[in-house]
Amino acid sequence: MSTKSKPADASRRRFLKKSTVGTALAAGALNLKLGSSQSEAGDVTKLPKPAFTPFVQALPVPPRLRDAALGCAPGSPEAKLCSKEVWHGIAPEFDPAHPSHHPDWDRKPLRCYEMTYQECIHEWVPGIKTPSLGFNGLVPGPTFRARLGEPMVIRVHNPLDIEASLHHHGAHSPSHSDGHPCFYTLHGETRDYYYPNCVPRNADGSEDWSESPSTMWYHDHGNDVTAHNVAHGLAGFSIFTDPFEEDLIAKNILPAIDGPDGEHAPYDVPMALTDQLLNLDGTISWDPLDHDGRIGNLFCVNGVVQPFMNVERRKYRLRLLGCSLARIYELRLSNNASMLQIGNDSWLLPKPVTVTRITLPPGKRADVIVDFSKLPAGSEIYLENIMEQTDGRKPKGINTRNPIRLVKFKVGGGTVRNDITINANTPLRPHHEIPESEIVATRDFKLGRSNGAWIINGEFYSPFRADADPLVNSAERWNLTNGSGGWEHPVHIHLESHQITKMNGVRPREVWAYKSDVTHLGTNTTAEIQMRFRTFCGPFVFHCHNNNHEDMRMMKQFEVCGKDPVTGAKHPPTLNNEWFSVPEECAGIPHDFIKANPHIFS
Ligand SMILES: [Cu+2]
Repeated sequence: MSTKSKPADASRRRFLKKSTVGTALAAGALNLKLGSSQSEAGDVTKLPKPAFTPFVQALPVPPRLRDAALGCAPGSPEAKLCSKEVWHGIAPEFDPAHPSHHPDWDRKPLRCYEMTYQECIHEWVPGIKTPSLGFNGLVPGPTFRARLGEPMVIRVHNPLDIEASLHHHGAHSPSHSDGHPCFYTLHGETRDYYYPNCVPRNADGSEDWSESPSTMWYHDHGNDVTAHNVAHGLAGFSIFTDPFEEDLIAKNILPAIDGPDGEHAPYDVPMALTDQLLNLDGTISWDPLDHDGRIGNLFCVNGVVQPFMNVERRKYRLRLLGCSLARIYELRLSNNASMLQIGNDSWLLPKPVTVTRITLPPGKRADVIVDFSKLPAGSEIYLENIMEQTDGRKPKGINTRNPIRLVKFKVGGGTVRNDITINANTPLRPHHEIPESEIVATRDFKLGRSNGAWIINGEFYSPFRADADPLVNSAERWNLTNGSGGWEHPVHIHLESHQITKMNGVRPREVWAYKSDVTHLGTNTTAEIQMRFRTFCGPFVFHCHNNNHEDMRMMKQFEVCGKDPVTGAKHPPTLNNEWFSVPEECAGIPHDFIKANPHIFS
């Protein structure tokens, strides 16, 4: 029988009924009254929170995801679609016969990993055992670590009663493994996510190494349930290198990423910033009817509230990730020292930019060098947030009188040894602007609000509709306009980087003027961006990265269209109601649809 994602709908009803993972498990454990939900309370900063002493817990760094021996080989007959072991098979681009497959992808052996969506007990606050969700039971999940050009498969199991879709945020991935919100891995199912880990190719066939990413992340992206899943812990880092960045490390311009044990080295530190909200019984406060944007009152870094970090007198590379659902951070060091920002979102900048403040909306990353070498031993400084925000609408503004301290850095003694040599003039990565001559289309997207939910160009998101049909190997200009009054929207576009050329008619701030995968639209803001669409055809999405807005339909779908090999004509977008006309047991991957319309993924 055919279906329109029936299993997903059934699962959604169960999910809404439960609404908070494992509440029953923890309720009563602390013999306290249940906390009120966010929508009842208004200003969450005034809600009670568990008692704790800040800065007594060391900052944890997530472990690396280690190689795994998979039962059946990716792409083998046993692992094909709907096999018992791997329900959804693998991205069709894995097949060497597929038109998008490039021989380069087979030059290096395939790396294989395995990851499971798991319920876990996590201590966001020391001593408070909170039922949470973690990849392999960890919050944040284990870090992906890879080199460009070395393809990998991650076999993802979902034993949970949630609709899962793993998004590799910032990666250049095939449609099937990108984490499209409707390519589910449903309860009890497994999917092989195939990542070629390639850079796109230029028109002349050469590889565009300006596109190789450094600091990415991954998180669940299930349709309608992303906010719930991310709030409960389903996110992690993905850190890539290429020969350019490895050269910077070899020359001691940037610090090493890998320690001798293969885990993260001490001077390169990923930091995922989240604001958590707990009920007084220790469970996660989750309001399924909050579509404005979830704001918390516990400031966590790498999953723990207000940790400390011992640092040596030298420079550190901090990879800051805005992992909150709706909170927009304005970060500074408590001594107001300047930092060198070396990367924005997934990509290194052409050269460092000296900053004293960093704006970090949901989904964004800032890659910065902080210099502790001038500070005397025993100094204590903090990474602070000075943006006041009490609801999902938008921040109230900068408040320097009451900074929120996120991490305490405790500076050790000793002389400065073997410090990295980066300075404000160090070239990092070439950047090439997309020339005007490449732009073949301009599209306008206006973000707004309707009936308490979220629209783009007057429409709610539909997986059955292609809202844009860019041609593969072409470039377009998009005008993104925030037309929703007093709200802010960080817009994330999948597949490739985009270049912000103008914000309200002028060049954006320096750190946002190169490659981005999230463009933050403040109130009354129009961003002019340009973007290429390369390598992979098929459906991808762009959306507000306020995850509550995204789940309430502030998302659009673009289908990268191929060309007919004979006539050269562009294939029209083929998304329509056939999309889910597949056997019920295969819902989540439109296999028959691909077979009937092979060009959309070619
Ligand atoms: Cu939004």
